[in-house]
Amino acid sequence: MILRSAPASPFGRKVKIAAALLGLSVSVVEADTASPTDSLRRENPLGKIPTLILEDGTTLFDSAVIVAYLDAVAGGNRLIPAELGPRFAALRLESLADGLGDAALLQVYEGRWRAAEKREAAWVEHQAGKVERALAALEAEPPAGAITVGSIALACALGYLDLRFDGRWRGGHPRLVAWLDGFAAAVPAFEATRVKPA
Ligand SMILES: N[C@@H](CCC(=O)N[C@@H](CS)C(=O)NCC(=O)O)C(=O)O
Repeated sequence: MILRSAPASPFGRKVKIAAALLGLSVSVVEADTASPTDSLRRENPLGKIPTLILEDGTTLFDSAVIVAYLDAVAGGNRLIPAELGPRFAALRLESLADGLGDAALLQVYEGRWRAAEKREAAWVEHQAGKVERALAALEAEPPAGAITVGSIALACALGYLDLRFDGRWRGGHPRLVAWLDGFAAAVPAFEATRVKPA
């Protein structure tokens, strides 16, 4: 299996950590989402990473679908619990964490894709509000229990805030900081996939 990704992608990191925890081997081929000549746009019409290329050439996206596939290949009930309650708790957490990551990424893209005079402060604030509310909800009730696709997604979203927003989220969220420390201690692949700010 080939994973098209890039080192700083929180969603690509999610897939790498899931594969490591499941003991599955994926070779990573770096993708440039901004390049029209990168084969990524043929592999995934959306031109987004992560995209997984299976042995028969089938491609899978996005990160939630890829992790669901990897979990199934590994026998199921590993990172996505089979039982109804825990399953939807894990999927809900994944959704919240991915949404947090999306809102953070959109703020970064506003700076990367728009000239300074065209940047829309209200749009950036709108996205920042999503990040703040998600962090507040998670601080009030940090995840507990087994490592799931949800906790992996959350660790990667928080890692992205560390990378792109100087870890400022840490100030007001001590319980979440402690939770992330615990995750990092339990999952060596988290540290192994860390990217240092340039
Ligand atoms: N919901 C998607 C989000 C993927 C995503 O936004 N990836 C970013 C990089 S971290 C990307 O490919 N951006 C390029 C683009 O949007 O054109 C997932 O979970 O995989």
